[in-house]
Amino acid sequence: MKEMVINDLPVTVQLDTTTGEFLPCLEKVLRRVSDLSLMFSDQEAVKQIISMGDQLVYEIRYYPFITSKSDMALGTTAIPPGKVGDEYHMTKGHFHARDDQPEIYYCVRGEGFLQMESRDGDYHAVPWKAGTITHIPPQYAHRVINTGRTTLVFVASFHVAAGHEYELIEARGFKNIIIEHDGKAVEVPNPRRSI
Ligand code: PAN
Ligand code: ZN
Repeated sequence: MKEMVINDLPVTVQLDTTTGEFLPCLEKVLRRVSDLSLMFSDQEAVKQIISMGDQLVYEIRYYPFITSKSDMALGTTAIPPGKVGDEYHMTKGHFHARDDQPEIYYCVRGEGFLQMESRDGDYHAVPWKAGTITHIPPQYAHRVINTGRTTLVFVASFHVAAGHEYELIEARGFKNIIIEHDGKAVEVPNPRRSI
């Protein structure tokens, strides 16, 4: 995240639940297929999509509320519908670097799944729709998958100091992957984990 300015006064933003945009916003990040190239199972599809213009997978907007005594942050993520091979658009997924840092995710639009997995393999895939709120405990990696026909939008609340650690997910993914099969979302074992 960018340089952070200390502000001890209250801050209020206005969210557009259709797009995930809120104002004022301090930072926007776009993630394309090339940014997630190691996360998708179908590496041929990844190469082809990158060569054809590298489609957008999601947009993140952040507001770190930095006071002289706290570092709560707001993030919204908007995942448009789409697939890479048979696998649906999804976030990269990460652990928090600090081992005492949870997070709250609140789905405000769309449908899909929130995958969570601890370092020793305790795995949960929670069906998600507008109105679903999940508390992600410390040391559970988290990833959201959009299996619907509209953009999926969710709101996240976390501490900036939590830190994002992507390496283990990049190396092994989650226990299962969620793919489209006969027009439906199905969970199947992650081929990378059965080696
Ligand atoms: C969220 C995520 C955001 C994007 O703000 O960072 O949804 O997902 P990736 O970071 O996995 O690309 C969050 O979980 N913050 O801790
Ligand atoms: Zn997180």
